[in-house]
Amino acid sequence: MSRFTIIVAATKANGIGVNARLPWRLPKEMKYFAQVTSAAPEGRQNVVIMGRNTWESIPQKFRPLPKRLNVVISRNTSLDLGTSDKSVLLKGNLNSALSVLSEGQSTSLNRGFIIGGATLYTESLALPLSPTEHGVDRVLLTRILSPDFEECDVFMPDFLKQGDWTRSTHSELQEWVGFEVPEAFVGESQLTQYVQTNLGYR
Ligand code: FOL
Repeated sequence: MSRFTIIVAATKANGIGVNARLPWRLPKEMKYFAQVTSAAPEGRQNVVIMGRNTWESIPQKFRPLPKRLNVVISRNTSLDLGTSDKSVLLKGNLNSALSVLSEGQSTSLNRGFIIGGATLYTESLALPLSPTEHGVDRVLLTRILSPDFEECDVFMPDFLKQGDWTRSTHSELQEWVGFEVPEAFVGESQLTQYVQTNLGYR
């Protein structure tokens, strides 16, 4: 039995993607994602679990995501992921993907993150939190408050309406991730202005 953390960046309408990719290019937010999902004690690695579409949405030069065990879910278990890297595993369903962490936890694996997309967020949020089964007990949500990214075609489920989530304080968030995180961040360029707020729920 393992507990997983969802990590997601979403607009106020829960938009997470458009045209099979992220709606924005927010380098600092992306660095935060990389830092949170990579942070592990010496000699151990985190697991990042993703659906096939999310795998394909990651630029080829960034995948597999380095310093993390990448687990890709597809019903097509003979899918060609285009890599022979040992840090990528292909699994046929959510439960076998989630089992990777408990199988390796005693030795080299640390935390498990579910990194999307919408199908996987929905499926994993629907798992009951039972002491004997895999489940999600934490959501690291970055709210993208800019109106510039409202044109989304993929949405994460409105998890706050479904479960019994409580918002953690910002210092609890920082304690859990293990480093300082700007609470709200305003980014500016000639074209866009956005506000990013990091929220933790458990
Ligand atoms: N959660 C949050 N908070 N932000 C995100 O952008 C995000 N993205 C996904 C899932 N959860 C998220 C899925 N999409 C990369 C690209 C797309 C992606 C996830 C990761 C990626 O290329 N990551 C590199 C960062 C490279 C860089 O620093 O620019 C990595 O090493 O993690």
